[in-house]
Parts: sequence; structure tokens; C-alpha cells
Amino acid sequence: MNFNDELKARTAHVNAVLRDYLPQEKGFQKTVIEAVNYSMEAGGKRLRPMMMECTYQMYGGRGTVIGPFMAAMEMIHNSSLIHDDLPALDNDAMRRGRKTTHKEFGEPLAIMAGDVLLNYAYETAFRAFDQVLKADDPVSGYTRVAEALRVLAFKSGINGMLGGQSCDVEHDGQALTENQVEFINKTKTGALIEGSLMIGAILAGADSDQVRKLEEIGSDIGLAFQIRDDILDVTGNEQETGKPIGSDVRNKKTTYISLFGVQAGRHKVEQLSERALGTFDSLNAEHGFLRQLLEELATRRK
Ligand code: GRG
Repeated sequence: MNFNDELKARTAHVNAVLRDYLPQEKGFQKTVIEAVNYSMEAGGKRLRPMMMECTYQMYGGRGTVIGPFMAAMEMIHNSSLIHDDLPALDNDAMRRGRKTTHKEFGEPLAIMAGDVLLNYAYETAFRAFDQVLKADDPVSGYTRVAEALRVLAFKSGINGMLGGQSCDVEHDGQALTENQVEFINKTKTGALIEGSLMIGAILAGADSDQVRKLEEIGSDIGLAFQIRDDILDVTGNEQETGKPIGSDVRNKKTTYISLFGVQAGRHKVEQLSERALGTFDSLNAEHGFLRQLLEELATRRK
């Protein structure tokens, strides 16, 4: 199968896994659940769960324990997008080619939907314990799930996505140094990518050295991914990205591109991507699709 066909098949598979874990729209709280599912079902590239499943397979993982973590990671990512689009933050009206959650459901419910989704992510990830109980070796299964939960929480929290985003919004409209911009990019965007690559490997039983290398790859790819996002915010096409161009200028954001320009940004993305692929090749495991996916992200158009 060529790369594009495999990408399509894997995206469809991730969507099917996610559907199994979405909350049911019922009860007095039905509307907020509809808002949650509106965001979760809006499409998106599904890169984080896809990468997670790839590292799981790369280290021989064959079970179903990965499913709750794939769903949880995409839920955390989506909760961050719902909040990121709010009027108090980026104030964006469109995402993934359709109205943002607050435009569709109103601001109070969108705030709640982001919170609900962040919490539901952990409710979902905990369901992995039910899966390992059925397995042959529940003790090592439990240990791996516990470690994966630790990574999920850490990479989402104050030392990861939430910490980076907090620093970002605090400095909106202010000049930042390259180090500050790099911290923000590595945490608000890189941390969930690091976590995704690590969790797949942890659940499959990879050793700590392999997991540490995957974290390094995630850090480089995450930084490159955010710089590419910032390039697309200047040079992208709204039809392809599904969101308005020029959000960073409108919000007076200091980005790698506002500091150094698009050309330097492209160069930096290439350097990071090459280093990540070098680290990938030093792992004693192979995954042709994941390697190509990491390579493609450097030139993505959406
Ligand atoms: C959830 C309580 C709570 C707070 C959220 C707003 C926030 C804190 C974090 C924002 C983090 C953020 C939006 C980082 C940008 C990451 C990024 C480049 C997102 C776009 O990712 P893609 O391109 O999107 O993978 P798709 O639509 O394909 O899923």
C-alpha cells in the first residue's frame, strides 16, 4: 500500500476507535455532550492517536489496551482546541472547515465542553485497566497502564501542554525571546506529540532508553510541527487548513516566523525533521509508515 492509501486507512481506523469511546448524548447534560461530540467528530488529521498506535505496533503491541489511550489523547487535544478558539484566547470562528464549538453552542457551553472533554479523557484512559485484566499477564499490563497514565497526565499538564499555553496567553501581544518561543512551542504543541509516541511504546513494553529516544523525536517533531503551523498561518490556504489565515498577526503573537521570517522557519523545520529521523533510525525497531509520516509533517499543507 502506498503512503497516502495507508494514511487514509489509518485515519479511518482511528476514527472508528474514537467512535467507540465517545460519550452517549443523553440525560440532562445532553447538550454539553453534543458539544463534545461536535468537536470530536469534526475530523482533523488524528495524528496523535495514529502515532501512538504506530509506536505500539513498532514494539510488538497487538492488544486492545491502546484504544482507550488513543481516544484519551485525541480528547485532550480536542479540549485544547475548543478552548484555544474561544474569544478570550484566539477568538477563531472556523476550525477544520466548520464553525468552532463556541460559535455553534455559545461560549458558556464551549468552556464546559473543553473541561468535560479533558476530564472524560482520563475517565476513558482508566478503562485500559479493564482491558489488561483480561490479558495473560495482568501484573505487567497494570504496570504499563499506570506508567502510560503518568505520561499522559504529565505531558498534558503544567509541565506540558497547559504550561506552554498559559505562558503563550500571558504574553499575548508582547515581544518574546527565541528561548521563550521555543519553550511555548515545545510544551503547548510538542508535549502531546512526545506523549503519544511514548505511550504507544510503553504499553507495548519498550525499555526506558527506547521511550526516552521517542520523547526526543517527539520534541523535535513537535517544535517543527508548531513552526510549520505558524508558516501556514502566513502562507497557507484556508480551504486546505480549514481555519482562517493570519490569526497570529491578528492576535499580535510572537512566533518563530515573526522573529525570523518564513524562510528561516522552513530551514529550522528541515533541520529538526532531519534530526528526528536520525534518532528514529537509531531505535532498534522499524515502522516504515511512521517514519514517512514524520518526514511528511515537515512539508504538510494542512
Ligand atoms: C483544555 C482546560 C483546557 C485548556 C486548553 C487552549 C489550551 C489549553 C491549549 C492550546 C494548545 C494548542 C491549541 C496548541 C496548538 C497545537 C496545534 C498545532 C494544533 C493543531 O493540531 P493539528 O494540526 O489539528 O493536529 P487537527 O485539526 O488536525 O487535529
